[in-house]
Amino acid sequence: MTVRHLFLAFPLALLLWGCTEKNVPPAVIPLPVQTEPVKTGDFILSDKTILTYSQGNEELERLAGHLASELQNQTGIAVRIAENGGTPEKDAIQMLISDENSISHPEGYHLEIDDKTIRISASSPAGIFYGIQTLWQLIPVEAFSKPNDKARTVSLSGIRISDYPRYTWRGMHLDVSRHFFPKEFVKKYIDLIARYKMNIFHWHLTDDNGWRIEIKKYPKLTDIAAWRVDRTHQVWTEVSPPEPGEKAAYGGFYTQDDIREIVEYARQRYITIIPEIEMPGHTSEVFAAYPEYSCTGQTLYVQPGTYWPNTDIFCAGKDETFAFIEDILTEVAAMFPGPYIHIGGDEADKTRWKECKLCQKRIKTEGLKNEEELQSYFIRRAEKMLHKLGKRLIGWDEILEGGLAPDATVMSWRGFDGGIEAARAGHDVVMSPVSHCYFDYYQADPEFEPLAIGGFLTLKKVYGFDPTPPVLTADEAKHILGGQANVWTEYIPTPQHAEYMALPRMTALAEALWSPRDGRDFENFLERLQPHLARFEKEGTNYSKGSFKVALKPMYDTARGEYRIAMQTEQLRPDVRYSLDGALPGPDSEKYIKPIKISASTIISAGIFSDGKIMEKASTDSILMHKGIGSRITLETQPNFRYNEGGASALCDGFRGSTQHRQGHWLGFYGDDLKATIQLRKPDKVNTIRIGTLNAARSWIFAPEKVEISISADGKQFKPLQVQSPGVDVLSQKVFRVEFSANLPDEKISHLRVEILNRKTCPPGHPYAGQAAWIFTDEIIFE
Ligand code: TNX
Repeated sequence: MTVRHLFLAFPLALLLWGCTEKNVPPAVIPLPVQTEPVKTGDFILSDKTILTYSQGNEELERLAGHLASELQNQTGIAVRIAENGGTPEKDAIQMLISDENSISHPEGYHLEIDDKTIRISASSPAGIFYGIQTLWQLIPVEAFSKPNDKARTVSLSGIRISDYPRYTWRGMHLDVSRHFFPKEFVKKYIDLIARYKMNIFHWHLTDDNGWRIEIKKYPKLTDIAAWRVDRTHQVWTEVSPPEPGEKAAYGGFYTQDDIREIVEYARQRYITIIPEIEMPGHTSEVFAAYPEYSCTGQTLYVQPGTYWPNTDIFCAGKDETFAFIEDILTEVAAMFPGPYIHIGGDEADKTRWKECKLCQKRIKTEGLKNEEELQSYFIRRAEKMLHKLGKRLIGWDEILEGGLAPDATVMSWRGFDGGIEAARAGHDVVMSPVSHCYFDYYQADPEFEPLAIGGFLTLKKVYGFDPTPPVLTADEAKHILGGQANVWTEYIPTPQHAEYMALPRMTALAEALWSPRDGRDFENFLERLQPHLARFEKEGTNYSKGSFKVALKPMYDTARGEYRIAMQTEQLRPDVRYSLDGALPGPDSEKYIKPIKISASTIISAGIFSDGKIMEKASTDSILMHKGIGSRITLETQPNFRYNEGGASALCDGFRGSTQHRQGHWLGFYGDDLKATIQLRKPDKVNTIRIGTLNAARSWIFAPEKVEISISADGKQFKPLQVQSPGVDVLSQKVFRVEFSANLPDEKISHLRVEILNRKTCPPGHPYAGQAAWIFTDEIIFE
């Protein structure tokens, strides 16, 4: 069967296994392309098993050795390795590179288990490696325990698997600048990536909070720029600057030997490392060591927390900057054998370039239009250097601004659009949109999760990731190399925490990137996921149980005029119990079957129960019934992507936000006003309008400057109302909700227009006075 036939035959695979509750397909993640049972009886893996590999193949020899020693360590079974002289007829695991292999895909493999042999065949060692990963996953999790002296056996059901990936770029990223992660953890992370058949590790090595890679020519990068003062006891956006004389002792870096060791470790697992060296922005740490390459020449300290906006960036006017960068890239290129070097390119604030004489001169002499084009000039120069070093350039989607470098590959993070634009222009693309790939975002209700950067990205949402937008033609779609999830670590200080953020979402991503689009099914995935979670427990790998929480989702049935609350979970057949009286639910509380109708204000609380116990803390929220619920809302400006969980309808959904601004009920607008038109379900009399906003000065969120409300009885003529504004100490260190209100005349209205005016910048007296400010709104209440 050719690859193409396999593809056509794919939907058969699930049918053959008949995915009933009892008879689920084997717990392999990512789901293989084709799987069918073989009915010869089980293979018994034991100390009698012989492991053979294609004669003379050193890669396979290494893989065999690795498999044997891991089997010994993890299950206690000692198999014997033999080179493939006369292939044994039984009790054998055979690994062979075969030319007539029907899977021509270089990463594909066949795995066949019957009562006599386990056969893994592929056209390349990478394929064999993936076959081995699948074999590991077929070993029941109970077999993973410390070896004991008694010989053990494991029995494996007969199976035939044919498999190959959908995408060639299956990546995971790790930011080691915001917090440094030791070499041992980087290896563990690589192991996890490999276990799920991913093949790219994007190593974010430099950023404002620390330079992490030894560069021999510039030793101060690691003597100075790798270290900062420790502020781990403070919230990232609220850290205090270094005290005079305070030692910068928090951080670390990888020596060139460390790097080579990790590169080799990754190579042995068929993982290519993409090193990222940021430019022109996210480089303020460099100026702690080499201030001469910035526009101002000022010596900075390495930021112990947030650095926003990124004003101190490389000076594009000085040729010395480019010489410095070329020296660095030359050393980096020599350490990493992979084809790409990532040059960042994101979020470079152009303030300094606008003020810098040399940058302005460069704009003139190069005939550039503006600072965006200067950024593009910068990136093109970096690309030329990389080409000279035999490497290709990849960068974040900002490299599109001002014109893309000729051969650049784009990593699309602010959404899919940058990737679409690049693919249409004939450039290769890796999709990594915040909507599906930001593993620094919350995976469950922020009120009960460890503090994270914001956002909301559940396991299910990740599972639904499709890197190829349907708007692309077949030819354009060929430029989508695949996808990648990013683990930015501002809020992730330890390895255990990084595991928690990455897992189990990484398993869902792996399936989205490997398995055929049409055969994927979230419920089936969850079923297969269970033994993986058990294995994480056994090996002491941390993971999030966020998907065991109940999400309370408001919905409005316009046809019936009914407001309901759905209780969603990501578990299979969960036993959800709830209460509506303010008490916590117990195992005998009302069982949730379908969305419940709510007709009065109430407190709702729900949890998942198993064996009479609640699995994770109950989710509790209070609902405020009012006449605006279910209205049609049009927003003129959209909320910032980080704080837009419920979209416009969150403004009239019965839920108010808490003082936790990352909680989903808040919509956030960065530097923008909120302008909304609200059409009531039917014209009605309303006594009062109340509008909820937030003041959290430490997070740059301020009660608005002003709120304007006007009403209409026909949607055309609006008349303004008198709005009562409470007096607010916007600089207060406390976080509090602020309500604006207006009384209405005794007449029916059909529409309301609201303008919530942002202060635009942090007010005088604030440590970031003059920087863009946020407004947050949770609910527009009609009483
Ligand atoms: C944006 S994604 C960044 C990072 C932050 C991340 C936090 C990107 C190219 N830049 O510097 O760490 O958001 O989610």
